[in-house]
Amino acid sequence: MKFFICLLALQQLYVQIVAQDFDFFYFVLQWPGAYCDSRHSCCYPKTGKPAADFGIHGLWPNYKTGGWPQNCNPDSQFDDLRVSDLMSDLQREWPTLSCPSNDGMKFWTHEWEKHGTCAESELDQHDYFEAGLKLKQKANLLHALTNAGIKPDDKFYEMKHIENTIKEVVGFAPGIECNKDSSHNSQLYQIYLCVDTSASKFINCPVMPHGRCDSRVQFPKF
Ligand code: U2P
Repeated sequence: MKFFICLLALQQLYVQIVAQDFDFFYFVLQWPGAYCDSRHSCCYPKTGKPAADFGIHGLWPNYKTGGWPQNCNPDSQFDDLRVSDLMSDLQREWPTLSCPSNDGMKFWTHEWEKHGTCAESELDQHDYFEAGLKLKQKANLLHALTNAGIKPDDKFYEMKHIENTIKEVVGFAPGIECNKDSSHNSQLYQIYLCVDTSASKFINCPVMPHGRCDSRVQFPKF
């Protein structure tokens, strides 16, 4: 009997320590020009117009079978004091574009509470946001694309060219999501990179997001 209780306790311990509550992250970057073109409006944050660069949308825990956990811990609320040292980086690299114009707290609160709380076994609130910032620096996507002649100049580019360029610099194929602007142009909107559960290394995507892109897409100005 004692043996079985011990076995049960060990099994519990295994579940708590080893078992993952998600399989990988999508690190999602958004092109502000496409966000602003495809909605009725976008609003610049109170800190001013963001740079013409990809902004972070989120770092989303996902399952390799598709689907994702969300809102995992209602007791873990976003606390700006925990990221005070990251605030200027968050304002620059993870800017909100939703209306009405605001200081970004709402966006970061949403991303933490919906997604970050599902990765708390791996990253606390500070490390979650810091990981996003580091991944953005590591990917340096706009630099890679412009070096390959793919610029935010309202011109159209081959999806294959965009995908291959990102694959060359990151090491793994990205997922790409497009939006339609008011003239029904397919626009480069979000880039998904897959990341390991410690949020430090890019990996091969176990499952790709649905992209809805034409074979040629517009890279709109911002
Ligand atoms: O795609 C529309 C919205 O669904 C949420 N989403 C999508 C894919 C995924 O893997 N995980 C996920 O959460 C996003 O919601 P948000 O974080 O913006 O609330 C995405 O915008």
